[in-house]
Amino acid sequence: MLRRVALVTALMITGAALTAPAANASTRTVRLKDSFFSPASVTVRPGSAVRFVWAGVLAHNLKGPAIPRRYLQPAVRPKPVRVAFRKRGSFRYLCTLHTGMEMTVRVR
Ligand SMILES: [Cu+2]
Repeated sequence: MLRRVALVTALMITGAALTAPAANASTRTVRLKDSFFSPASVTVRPGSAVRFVWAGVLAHNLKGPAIPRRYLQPAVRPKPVRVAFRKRGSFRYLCTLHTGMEMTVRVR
């Protein structure tokens, strides 16, 4: 009986290790299109990153946590910007030029 408990515990520890943040860290691409974000929401693990890529023919800007101020300047094809997320939470990004052009990054 004791031996069986030990085996189950070992399996649980292994399972926990597989779901640790570093194991599932990834980079997701979010595109700024005309005039919406695609996708409009992403869910990632802590330690992951989101890369914002301009993919439309209209100028858009980008405002949100960890976005450098220069991206407030409307642009058609600026250099993509990558944001790393260490902490859990919900983070909102938007283009201030187009009403309703916004998206959410969920880190959990
Ligand atoms: Cu826009």
